[in-house]
Amino acid sequence: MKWSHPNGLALPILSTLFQWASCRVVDFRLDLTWEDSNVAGISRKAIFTNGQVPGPALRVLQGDQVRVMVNNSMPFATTIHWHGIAQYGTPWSDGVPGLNQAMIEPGEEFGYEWTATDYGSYAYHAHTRAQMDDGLYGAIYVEPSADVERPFSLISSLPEDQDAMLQAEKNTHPIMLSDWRSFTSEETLQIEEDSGVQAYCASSILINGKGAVICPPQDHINDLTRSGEQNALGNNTMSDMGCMPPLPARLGFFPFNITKIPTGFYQGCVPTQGEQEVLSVDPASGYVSYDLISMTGTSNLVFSIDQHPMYIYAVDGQYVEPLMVDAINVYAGARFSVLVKLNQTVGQYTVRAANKFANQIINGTAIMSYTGADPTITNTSSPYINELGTAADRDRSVIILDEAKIVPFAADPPAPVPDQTQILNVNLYNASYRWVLGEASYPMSNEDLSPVIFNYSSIPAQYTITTKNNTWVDLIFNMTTIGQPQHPIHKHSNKFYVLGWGDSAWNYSSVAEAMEYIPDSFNLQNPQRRDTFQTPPSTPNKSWLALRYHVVNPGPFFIHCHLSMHEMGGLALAILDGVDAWPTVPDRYQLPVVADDPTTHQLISHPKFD
Ligand SMILES: *[C@@H]1O[C@H](CO)[C@@H](O)[C@H](O)[C@H]1NC(C)=O
Ligand SMILES: *[C@@H]1O[C@H](CO)[C@@H](O)[C@H](O)[C@H]1NC(C)=O
Ligand SMILES: *[C@@H]1O[C@H](CO)[C@@H](O)[C@H](O)[C@H]1NC(C)=O
Ligand SMILES: *[C@@H]1O[C@H](CO)[C@@H](O)[C@H](O)[C@H]1NC(C)=O
Ligand SMILES: *[C@@H]1O[C@H](CO)[C@@H](O)[C@H](O)[C@H]1NC(C)=O
Ligand SMILES: *[C@@H]1O[C@H](CO)[C@@H](O)[C@H](O)[C@H]1NC(C)=O
Ligand SMILES: *[C@@H]1O[C@H](CO)[C@@H](O)[C@H](O)[C@H]1NC(C)=O
Ligand SMILES: *[C@@H]1O[C@H](CO)[C@@H](O)[C@H](O)[C@H]1NC(C)=O
Ligand SMILES: *[C@@H]1O[C@H](CO)[C@@H](O)[C@H](O)[C@H]1NC(C)=O
Ligand SMILES: *[C@@H]1O[C@H](CO)[C@@H](O)[C@H](O)[C@H]1NC(C)=O
Ligand SMILES: *[C@@H]1O[C@H](CO)[C@@H](O)[C@H](O)[C@H]1NC(C)=O
Ligand SMILES: *[C@@H]1O[C@H](CO)[C@@H](O)[C@H](O)[C@H]1NC(C)=O
Ligand SMILES: [Cu+2]
Repeated sequence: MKWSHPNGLALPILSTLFQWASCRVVDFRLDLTWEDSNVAGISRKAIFTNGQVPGPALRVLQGDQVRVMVNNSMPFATTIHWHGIAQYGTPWSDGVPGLNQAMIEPGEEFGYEWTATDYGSYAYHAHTRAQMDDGLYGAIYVEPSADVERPFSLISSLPEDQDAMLQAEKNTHPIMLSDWRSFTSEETLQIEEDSGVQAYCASSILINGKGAVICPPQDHINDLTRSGEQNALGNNTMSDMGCMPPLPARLGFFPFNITKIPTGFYQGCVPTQGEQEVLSVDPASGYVSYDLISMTGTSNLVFSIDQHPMYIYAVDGQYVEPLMVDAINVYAGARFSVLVKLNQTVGQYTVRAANKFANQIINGTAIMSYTGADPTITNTSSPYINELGTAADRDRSVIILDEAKIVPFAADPPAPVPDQTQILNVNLYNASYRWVLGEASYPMSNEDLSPVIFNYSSIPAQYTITTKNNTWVDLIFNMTTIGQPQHPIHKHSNKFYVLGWGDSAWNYSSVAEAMEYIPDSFNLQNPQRRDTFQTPPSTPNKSWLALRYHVVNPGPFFIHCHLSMHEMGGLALAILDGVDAWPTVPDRYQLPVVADDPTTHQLISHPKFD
């Protein structure tokens, strides 16, 4: 999946090309179909976007007006979210059904339009039910304007190195990490409901949509089983899929019935001959740039390229002070842009993505192949990480990114004091696959609400946070029980500042009060700006995460855990931002009059461009 690949690119049509790059209008079409697929060598239905899984990468220039016409030829309704895109002034294009728009029904088209205000690495994905897990996702890259200062001089002071890095950035390639099941997302949701067991395992890890099902010998799985997992397992073992079997100790005290679980859900590994992604690199270019993007539904991957350290230069799209690391935890929804120096012997190097969650021992691999590498020479490259996503060799120091070290390249500190603090408890609710965020568990049926953007009273208050425009809001995530997985929290619209996190219960009324007791847990001077950040582990202690953001873009925006089954289980809230300055929805985005003619089932389309 490269920008330059003719089949991999949804060709933009430049409708209006002014002499100023910032006034371009760029049109894309995304045709969605539901077809038989063979992703990871598994036969099942998947969502194809312009005939491919994952969807094509979209590339635009900072400042472009982007218009995407989505054509839903699938037998079910859908919507698309533009992940990390701020949607300044266009909240009707954010893609959450029941919030920003009504569903795009089968046979309908819907035109999204937004301005590529911020540069960097983003993504798009389905935002209806768990359709993201069926393959509807793709990369977005917004090329920065020439006048945006790059951080490359902090990597090397040599002008020729800086030129090579700038060139690498211009040719940057997405590396999309994801996971794949043998069940469709609707089958998966149904299995959860029938059995009471949360879907926390996958069949394969994909790198740029490619992977295979590998069934390692049970002895190998047992050798890799961590002591914490073994404690939970007792006399059991991880399954042949490397998956933690459903055990009362792992499921809380909710009812479940294991006999309702079909084979292939957590056990019953069937190996496949899937494809392996090959990333070709030319050492003559000096550096290669990759945009690492995680669209996993359940796995929490650690990414690494054997024998090649990575300079992280942007995180969630925005430049940071470069950090050299050997491996990065690219959790669901996060993006890390890296420069890799191509200074090793001409050869083939293994690219690894290994799950670090205790739910499952699973990994995927790709190959980074130097131009001129002899494919018959099969000596293996030496890994930084093992199959658990931790250092491969205890005797060699391996640097795995410590996110506390991320410093934004351009200083832009938050307000010192918020106008509003929301403490959001996070816990299981009523079933092993249901979650509470704040006071309630956001039901899937909220997707069918009359869209909140037309009337913010159409959603019950317990599913919302309400803010006024131009105020500052603190969101504190309080993990009220131990043993929760880390939750990758993603906020729609503008980014938040990560003020701090800790491994204890949150016993305070505000950040200011907490700072009287644990000042070292906070950074208000130069905190990182993100749209996705994961809560700390809540084992052995409870944990918390504190975020702060500025309300600047009135409209309804979603905040949620980016693990599909946690989001479907209710770990989500609607933020009604700037209700005092709520926008008027343009005529072309007003709800269509549905021509309910049962003889033709024809629907009048949603917004189309002139
Ligand atoms: C929508 O997609 C379907 C299936 O790919 C195609 O037949 C149809 O022509 C598309 N509609 C438009 C308006 O392009
Ligand atoms: C594990 O197996 C041993 C030996 O069969 C038995 O004594 C022990 O009670 C078992 N433990 C659990 C937790 O079932
Ligand atoms: C579990 O499911 C099986 C198969 O559907 C059913 O026969 C059995 O009664 C269920 N057990 C309980 C405790 O509900
Ligand atoms: C290759 O570049 C990396 C990153 O700059 C550096 O750490 C490493 O020492 C270099 N290796 C060789 C063989 O030059
Ligand atoms: C996972 O890693 C191991 C060890 O490197 C490798 O043997 C195995 O093939 C990998 N799995 C996949 C799916 O690539
Ligand atoms: C293959 O082996 C040669 C000789 O030991 C070594 O120089 C080279 O780096 C190896 N290639 C890879 C891809 O590890
Ligand atoms: C709790 O779960 C049970 C099934 O386990 C279900 O019948 C009940 O409606 C649920 N309650 C709520 C409030 O969701
Ligand atoms: C907005 O929704 C509320 C709650 O459903 C309803 O009472 C009210 O009439 C709606 N307002 C408008 C203008 O439609
Ligand atoms: C945070 O969670 C703990 C339980 O772990 C609870 O005691 C505490 O009251 C919660 N904090 C707030 C402010 O609700
Ligand atoms: C938080 O409050 C709970 C309940 O009062 C207490 O058990 C716990 O020790 C407190 N934790 C911290 C970090 O103060
Ligand atoms: C758990 O919390 C206690 C009290 O805040 C702290 O002393 C201890 O270091 C924490 N343990 C871990 C493993 O973080
Ligand atoms: C909302 O507040 C921001 C920040 O002050 C401001 O730039 C924007 O114009 C305001 N929006 C409206 C609709 O008032
Ligand atoms: Cu979660």
